[in-house]
Amino acid sequence: MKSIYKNIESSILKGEKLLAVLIDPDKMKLEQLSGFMLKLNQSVTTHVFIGGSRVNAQATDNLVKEVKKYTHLPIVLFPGDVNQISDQADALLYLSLISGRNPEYLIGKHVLAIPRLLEMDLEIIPTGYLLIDGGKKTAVESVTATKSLPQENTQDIINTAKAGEFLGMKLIYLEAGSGANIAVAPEIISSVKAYVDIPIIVGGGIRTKQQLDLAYKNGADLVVIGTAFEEDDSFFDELKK
Ligand code: 1GP
Repeated sequence: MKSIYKNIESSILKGEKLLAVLIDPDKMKLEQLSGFMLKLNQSVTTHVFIGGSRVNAQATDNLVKEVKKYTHLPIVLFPGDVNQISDQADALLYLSLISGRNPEYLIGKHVLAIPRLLEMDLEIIPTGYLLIDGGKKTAVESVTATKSLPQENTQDIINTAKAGEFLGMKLIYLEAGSGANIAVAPEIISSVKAYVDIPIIVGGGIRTKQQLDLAYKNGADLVVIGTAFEEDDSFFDELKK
């Protein structure tokens, strides 16, 4: 049932805010997973995202299978590369790195992924992915050989997001990078929200409930948090249902 995107849209209509926990197959130890998932299930988390910048071919598939044992929440692939596709997940963010100018990450990897995707029944969600300067060089920048957009160039960020929407993308992802020192500024989120008519995902460097609420208040429809839970899963306790 390909309903993940529709459910995001209907949550927005109902004024509900969404939270995705990002699990990186490269960092999560399978023996830690059951305790982590127990806390996740007791929290307000609505989605599990799985992905990372540098992941072994089999690791994504193995992790998705394990995560499925512990939760009924939708599992969405957030792939750093073509090898991070698993038919065990529910949906795939088909990310085009529109902040960059590397053709491989705008369209090249997407073409390479097609033979595998045609064999699977994943819900494909075209996503305009914008890397925004989070105060330190991120893995995405190194791997994709692109530069992030400076936070002060708000108009450029807005124009890029709007171009993504006009190209037919269904989501805009404002990404400060995993473990960013500076999260995407509230003013950037609210400016993009004012111009863009598709759901907005915000992630990178969000470590507190206060930052999470600020992102929501300024227009983030779905927030992604990875590092804060990886470093200390007691953060889930602050986000109990
Ligand atoms: C990274 O946006 C996600 O791709 C989450 O970032 O790990 O900093 O929470 P953090």
